[in-house]
Amino acid sequence: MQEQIIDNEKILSVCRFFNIEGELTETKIFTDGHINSTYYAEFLQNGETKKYLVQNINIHVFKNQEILMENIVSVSKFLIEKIAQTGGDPKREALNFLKTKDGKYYFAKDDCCWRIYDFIDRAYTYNLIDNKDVFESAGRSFGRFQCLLNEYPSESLKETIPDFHNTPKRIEALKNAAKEDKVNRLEKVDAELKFALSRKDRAKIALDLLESGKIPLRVTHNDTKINNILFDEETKKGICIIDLDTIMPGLSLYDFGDAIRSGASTALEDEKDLSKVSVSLELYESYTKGYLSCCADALTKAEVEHLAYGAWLMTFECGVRFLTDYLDGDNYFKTNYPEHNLVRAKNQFAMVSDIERKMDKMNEITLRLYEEALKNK
Ligand code: ADP
Ligand code: GN1
Ligand code: MG
Repeated sequence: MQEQIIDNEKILSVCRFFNIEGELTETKIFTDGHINSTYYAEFLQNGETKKYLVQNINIHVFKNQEILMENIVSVSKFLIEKIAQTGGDPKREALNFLKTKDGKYYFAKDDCCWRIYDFIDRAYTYNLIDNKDVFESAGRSFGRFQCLLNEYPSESLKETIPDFHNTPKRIEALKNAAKEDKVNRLEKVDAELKFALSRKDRAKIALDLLESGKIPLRVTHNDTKINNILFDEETKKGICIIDLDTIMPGLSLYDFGDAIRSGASTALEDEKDLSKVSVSLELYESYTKGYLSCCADALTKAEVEHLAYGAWLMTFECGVRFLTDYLDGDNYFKTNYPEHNLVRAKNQFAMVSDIERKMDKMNEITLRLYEEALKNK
């Protein structure tokens, strides 16, 4: 969390609309996410401190907030019930949304759309992981999350961002952005564009597997970036999966892959020194171990055989999206400086190259851990 100027009046008026009473005693801003604007708000209510997470939803990214909130409130209620049934603590392990005065889960005003949930205290997130045990715990958290969602009625979910992980379409969008070259940046991305376009056949494999019925459609999170897990300060274990905005039908490869993209990298997503960027096989192994210990028996063999490919795909796709946004004039991802998206794209492509070098080893590790996980069941 960083100190920044926050419009406390605005936060307060939003909170009042969600029936939050008492004195606003503290606010902070979270700067980790690339999409929404997220604030912490603390209130004193009858001598008691109450903590909330206030979020301004990015309405340019999530165009239909009604269906967005329907999806995530319904999934959260489902998870709360499951967690309670299995002896967990739904107050710390799931998101608990507040209702507005008019009974909705969001408040739209002046081109802004707000939601509030209970703040999960004594928890933290990682942007970079350098510890095997932490990442194994992350694997267990996402593995468990996926298993819980296996029973969620997928037909009730609406697509919050159409074609979110349709990588071939992402490549088309990149080509269009290059053609339009709106902000005259094309000449700066020659190498990256070639890198992306030369891999377009490989980027089709996941959807081909789905189309031919070799891998199933599941309910997936679709944004399993490592800072979307809250870790418990006391137990150091992953407790809650957050940022549910993109829960939609998808592939297990996406969720596995994005966790590896963000968590098994030896550098931050926007590290400029590309010699620091690589995929750590040690971290890959620990995540895969944790993940498969929870859901090996729920996966098909074809899925398992393509998990490492999923890591390649998600890293590649993310690079393509950063590059597209750079060419488009930085309209989608939050940036801190003009070249930020290009730095991110180069970084992701460096990781893609390293995954390509290590793909055989990653597959070997996955299959070995899969056999072990099945034996231990
Ligand atoms: P974005 O879509 O912008 O990534 P997130 O929903 O991931 O937004 O929230 C941004 C950050 O806010 C998270 O990385 C986490 O640090 C913090 N956060 C979100 N929800 C909670 C919560 N319920 N309790 C505590 N911290 C939270
Ligand atoms: C965004 O919201 P956040 O920061 O968790 C993006 C992901 C990207 C990620 C790259 C809705 O995730 O798809 O992989 O940035 N989320 C959306 O860091 O586009
Ligand atoms: Mg997030």
